[in-house]
Amino acid sequence: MKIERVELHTIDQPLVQPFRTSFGTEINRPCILITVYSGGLIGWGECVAAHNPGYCYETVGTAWHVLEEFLIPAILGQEIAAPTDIPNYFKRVRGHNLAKAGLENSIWDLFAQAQNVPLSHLWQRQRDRVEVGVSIGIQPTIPALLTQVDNYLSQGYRRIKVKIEPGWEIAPLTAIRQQQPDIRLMADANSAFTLADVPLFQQMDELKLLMIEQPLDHDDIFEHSKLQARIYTPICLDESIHSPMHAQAAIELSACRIINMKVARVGGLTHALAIHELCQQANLPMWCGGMLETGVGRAVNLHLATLPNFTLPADISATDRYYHEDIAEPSFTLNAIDSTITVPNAPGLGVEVQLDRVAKYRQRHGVFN
Ligand code: OSB
Ligand code: MG
Repeated sequence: MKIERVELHTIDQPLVQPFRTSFGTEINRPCILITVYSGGLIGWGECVAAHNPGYCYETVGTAWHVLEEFLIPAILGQEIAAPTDIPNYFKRVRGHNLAKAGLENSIWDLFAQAQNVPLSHLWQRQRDRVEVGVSIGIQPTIPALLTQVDNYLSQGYRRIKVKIEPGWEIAPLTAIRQQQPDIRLMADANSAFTLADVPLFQQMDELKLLMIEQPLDHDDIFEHSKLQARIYTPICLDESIHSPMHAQAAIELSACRIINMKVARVGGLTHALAIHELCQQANLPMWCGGMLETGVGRAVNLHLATLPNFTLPADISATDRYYHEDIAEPSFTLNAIDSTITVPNAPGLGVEVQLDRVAKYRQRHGVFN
């Protein structure tokens, strides 16, 4: 398919409630929506870079720059034979995976639409509903946290993830455990701890957590292998895994027992599929992470999580957990009966972007052809 035109739209939407992690608080969530045009079809992608380089070094500003100056020129006017060729077009750009993923994924949407199939029919779709949980930000008090947990459990979510940081770990997790002895509970540190905290993690072993996500440095694999050898709770790596090579290193070093797959963090669906394959071979379970996406990115995540090795609940919650009004329809709702979200079935992503809403939240617009 020939890439005739690309548009970028930086939007900024207010979150239903502020999302606080060990790296900062998000009140509004920006993203860059990407539109690609080919042969009368329009593909959509979402670049999940945020305002601040807290989760990773990219921001909406760096992503726009890299897209405009390097990634869009690499594909504009090119005849693309298959979406899996895209990493090759981008190979002269080091890093900037969030920017790459947004653009690559929009081309996957184009190809799925051209074949008139849902995106997940381009790979081994194994299920029509994806088991999901909810990720709860750091709260001002333990009672406030317990209220949030009760609220999400009563909505039907059956796996609870809690953000932690030094000073907000054992006490909040213990409080939840006391009220909910049997729920699937896990913690995400977003790299807030060091190896000096081994005793703290050994204490956490008592809490029967499903896993601890990214306890140590954002670009570390080796020290996680040291921590994993000293605790029973499985470590799940998020921030540290940017490529199939990183996944391989983590597996060989026993740095984790689980991987959080974020398609943005690994630079797009082609690499995500490669990592899925590798983890499946190694018998390493995985699950689909989230980046507070709009309906565009959420649809991609749901399609991705239909792959067979996604065996743990995803961080893909219902639309109303994030936004009052999202830019795509239909919005996603939780199937409370089994804590799942249904995978869209229309061609491509299977959601319709509402251009009037994009215009309402848009801060910057660029057209490249
Ligand atoms: O570390 O998993 C993370 C959101 C933004 C940045 C990093 C993370 C998260 C989440 C939210 O935990 C997951 C979601 O519901 O989208
Ligand atoms: Mg995480």
